[in-house]
Amino acid sequence: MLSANPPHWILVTQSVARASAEDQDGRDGDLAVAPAKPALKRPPLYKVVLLNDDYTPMEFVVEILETYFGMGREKATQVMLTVHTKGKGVCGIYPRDTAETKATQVNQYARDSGHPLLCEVESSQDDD
Ligand code: TYC
Repeated sequence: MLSANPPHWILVTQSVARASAEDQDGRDGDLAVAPAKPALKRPPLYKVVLLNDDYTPMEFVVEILETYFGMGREKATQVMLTVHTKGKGVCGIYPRDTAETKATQVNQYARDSGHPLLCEVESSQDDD
């Protein structure tokens, strides 16, 4: 069965040759356009990571992981403890806009709640 491509996939056109708007002799150039072959590419992915600190309550971090990253309590507790013991941990991997939005929302909610919790975005290309 055919399924739609994910909405964040990137439409790429290949081999488009285009004359410059003005030729060397100053005349307006004709536009030469080679047939473009459309292709879909997966977007680059980014990790959303939580950093450890000494003050944010463990229960608050678990709530964040459940609310913003769709984890169940057990998984959220596991990830929170990884961050607590190792210094940082991955909450999820997303296209850039989604990753940036989640990190911003988490940092805003933490600040509004009076906690210093820090959430950051890291490239996920070749170090996983
Ligand atoms: N280290 C914190 C504490 O002992 C808990 C904590 C876990 C804080 C993960 C931030 O990203 C974090 N209360």
